[in-house]
Amino acid sequence: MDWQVTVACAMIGYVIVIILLRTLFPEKHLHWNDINLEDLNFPADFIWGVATASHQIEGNNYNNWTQFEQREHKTPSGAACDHWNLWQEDHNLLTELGVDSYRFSIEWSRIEPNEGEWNEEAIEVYSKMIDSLIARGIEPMITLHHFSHPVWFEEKGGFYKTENLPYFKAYCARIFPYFSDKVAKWCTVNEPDVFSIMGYHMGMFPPGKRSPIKAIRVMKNVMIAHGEVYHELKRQNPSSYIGLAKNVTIFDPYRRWNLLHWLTTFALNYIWNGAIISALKRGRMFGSSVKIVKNSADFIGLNYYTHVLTSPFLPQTTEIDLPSREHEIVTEFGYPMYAEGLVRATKWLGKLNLPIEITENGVADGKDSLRPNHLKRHLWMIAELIKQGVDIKSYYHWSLMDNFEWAEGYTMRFGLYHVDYENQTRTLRESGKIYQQIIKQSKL
Ligand code: GCO
Repeated sequence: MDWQVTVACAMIGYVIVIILLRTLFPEKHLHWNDINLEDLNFPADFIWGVATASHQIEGNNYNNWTQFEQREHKTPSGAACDHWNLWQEDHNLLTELGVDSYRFSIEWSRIEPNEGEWNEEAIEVYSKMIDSLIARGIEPMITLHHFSHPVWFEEKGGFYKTENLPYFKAYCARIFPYFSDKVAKWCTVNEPDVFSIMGYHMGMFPPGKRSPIKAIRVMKNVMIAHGEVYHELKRQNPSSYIGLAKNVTIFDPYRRWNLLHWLTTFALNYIWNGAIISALKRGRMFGSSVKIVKNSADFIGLNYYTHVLTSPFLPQTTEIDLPSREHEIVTEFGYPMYAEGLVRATKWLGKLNLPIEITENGVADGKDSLRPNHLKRHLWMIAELIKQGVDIKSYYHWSLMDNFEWAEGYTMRFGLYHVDYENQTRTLRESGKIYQQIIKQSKL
């Protein structure tokens, strides 16, 4: 065969492969202008909620994050929303919104500030918070680890070291009996994917490392820790409902005719999403056995924000705008609004055959100009999925109020309530009023 024929065959082959990929893996986009977003129908028992995390709202913590902020000269989290002192007022906001449930995290560094030293006063405060929620008819959902942990644990090597996992299990086993008779819903860990990749590969979260190998090891260890904690807590109280919050970010090829973009997409989708799903379903992750993780969840929490248009030259920081499709609205964080992605996100998680709790969804939008639309599009999509038979039980909006947004400090405002950090005043945004209304309507 002369070279011209070889080149022609290769080109035809390439085109066939691309056509196949494009057909097998469509990237769905809806014509939002043709959709009536006011038409939202949810089942009567659907659970409406909002979510926060301890280090983002409590203020004046001392943990791996505060240490990182100081060491790397980052924006100090400082007083955050001063929720540790203002939690009663903040619970009033939950009542005002009319939510059925509130997802929040308890801060390991407050509860066990030094190894083996238990702070009963902090436990007492959390206990009061739980009682206050229950008295208001709001069901608590507690996250045991939401990115922050004690400095002593970090200094031992944190989740990087397999031999440290028993410390996390011991903390969970110790704290669980205080609350497990009042609280049924638990998330062991928040986003093992974000935690490990941002902290150990992208260097933007503590401990600020830049090694993909380390990130993969940490993700695996966090999943093993999750599995161990799940079994321990179920042993203590078999009727508890325990899962974890998984961030599903969808990677789509930036150029849908470029095979390299497709290949990068497959790799990233496996590392970010597939590996964790495989751990939970098959007890295998990155080619090795993580048996304890298999079937270690009663539900799967979905934190959904966006899709990332991928090429081999993916930025190694979140500080720049990511590419977006022409017709997509770009949010303040720099990533596109893509409610359609919920279809694929729930389909992937559907492989687990577990109820899905949407443990986070929201948008950074200081001016509140996108949030109303963002909220309605995502809720419309969820209502559609439920209609099609997807088992989605709840929706927790991220977030109740503006708060400390990790590497972005206070620049990103995700709240249904605006927070004035000068005087800690909370003001309900227009989008908050819309959410309040949607909840009210759905109960009629
Ligand atoms: C995460 C966390 C939250 C964030 C939220 C907005 O996804 O990083 O779970 O703590 O604040 O997702 O970015």
